[in-house]
Amino acid sequence: MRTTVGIIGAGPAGLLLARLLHRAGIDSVVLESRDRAYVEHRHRAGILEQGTVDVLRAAGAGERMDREGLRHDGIELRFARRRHRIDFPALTGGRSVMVYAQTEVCKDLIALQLTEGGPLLFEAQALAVEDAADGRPRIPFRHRGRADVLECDYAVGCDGFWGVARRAFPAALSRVFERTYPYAWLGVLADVAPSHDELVYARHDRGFALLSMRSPSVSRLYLQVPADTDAGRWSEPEIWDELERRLETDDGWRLARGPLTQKSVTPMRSFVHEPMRHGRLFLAGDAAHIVPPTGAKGLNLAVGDVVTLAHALAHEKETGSSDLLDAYSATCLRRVWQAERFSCDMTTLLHSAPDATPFDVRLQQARLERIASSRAAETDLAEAYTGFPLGRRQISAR
Ligand code: RFL
Ligand code: PHB
Repeated sequence: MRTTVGIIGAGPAGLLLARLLHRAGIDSVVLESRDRAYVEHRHRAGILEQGTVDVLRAAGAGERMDREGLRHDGIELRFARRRHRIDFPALTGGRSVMVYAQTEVCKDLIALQLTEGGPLLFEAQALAVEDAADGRPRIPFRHRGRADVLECDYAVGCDGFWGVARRAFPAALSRVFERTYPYAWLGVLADVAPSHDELVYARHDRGFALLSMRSPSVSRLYLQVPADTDAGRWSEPEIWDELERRLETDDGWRLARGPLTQKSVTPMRSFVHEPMRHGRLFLAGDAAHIVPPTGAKGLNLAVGDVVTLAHALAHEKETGSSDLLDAYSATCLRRVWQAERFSCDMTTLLHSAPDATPFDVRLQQARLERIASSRAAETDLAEAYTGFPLGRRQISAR
C-alpha cells in the first residue's frame, strides 16, 4: 500500500488528522490495531475546550456534538464542605467548554472517515516505523493476520502511550520528562441524572472526588484511590458512600445514586517525549505526552497537535515550504508544557498525597482559599481550563 500520510492509531488524534487532511486534499491511510466496536466504546475524556469544539465544527464533524453536547459555563470547586463556582465566560471574555464524550467524538469521526475519507483499517497493527530518518517511511503491519507494508511520504504516530512510533526515535535524540503520582482514579458510569448541573472537583482529606456527566441522565464519577487499586475490590455501595463523604457540603446538597454500568482504574502520569518529530515521522497526542486527567486536557492537546500538523502539511503542499513542518515540534511543545503545568497544578491542588506533611496540607488549603478569594487567581484557572485559543488560520486548516 502507498499513501501520502500514514497514520498509526484511530483515537481522536489519528481520526481528526485524517479528517483534516482529507479536507485539505491530502491522502492518508489510518491503521488501527483494535476493532471498531472497541474504539467506539473505550470510555475516557468528557470535556472539550472551546478551541476543540471550534475545530470539530470547522472539520464538518460538529453536527451531533452541537445537538447532544452540553455547554458548560463553569465548574465548582469543593473544599472544607463549602462550594466555590468558577464562572468561565465572566473570567475569560466569553469562553466555555462542552461536555461531549470522547467515545462520541470518535464515533462521529469514524462515520465521516468511512463514508467520505481514505482507508481506515481496523484490526491493523503497525509493527514499527522504518526508514523515517532519511527516506520515505515504511510501516510494516498485520491486518487480520496478513502481513503488509504501508509506504508513505510522512508517518504520524497517533498510537497513544503504548504505541510503536515513539520507539523509532533514536535513543540519542529522545528526551523523556516524567512524573508518576502515588494515586489513581477509580472511574464509574452511573445511570442516574447528575446531582449538579456543572462538574464538581472536590478536595477532601480522604482523597479527591469528581462529579462529571455524559448526558442529562448519565453521571460520570471518579474517586482518588491508591495507585495499585483493583477496581473489583470496590462494591457499588462502597463507591457511593465514599463519593458522598467526599462531595458532601454543609448546605444540604445530596448525591443521587443509580446503577453503575462501568468501572475502571486509571493511573496518573505526567510524561513528555521531546522532540515530537524525527525526519519524516511525527508524534501526536498521547504518543508524545500524557497529562493526569484532573485538568481535562489530554484529548484537547491531541487535537491541538493534529491541527498544527495538518496545517503544516497543507502549507507544504500549497507553497512547497517545509517551514511549518520544521517548527511542528517546538510549536506543539509550547502548548504541551502549559497543559502539563496546569494538569500537575490541578492534581496537586486537589489530591491528598499519602506522604503529605501537615505543612503541605495547609499550603493546599491556602491555594484553594486564594482561588476562592482572588479574581486574578480564578482567572488563571478559568483561562487554562477553557484552553489557550488556537490560531484562526490553524482552525480552518484548509
Ligand atoms: P488514544 O486515544 O490512546 O488512541 C491511540 C490509538 O492507537 C491505537 N494503537 C495502534 N494502532 C495500530 N498499531 C499499533 N501498533 C497501535 N498501538 C496503539 C490504539 O488502539 C488507539 O486506538 O490516543 P490519542 O488519539 O492521542 O488521544 C488521546 C486521548 O485519548 C487522551 O488524551 C484522553 O482520553 C485523556 N483524558 C481526557 N482528556 C481530555 O481532554 N478531557 C478529559 O476530560 C479527559 N478525561 C482522559 C480523561 C483519559 C482518561 N483515561 C482513561 C486515561 C479521563 C480518563 C479516565
Ligand atoms: C470526564 O467527564 O470523564 C472528565 C471530566 C473532567 C476531568 C476528567 C474527566 O477533569
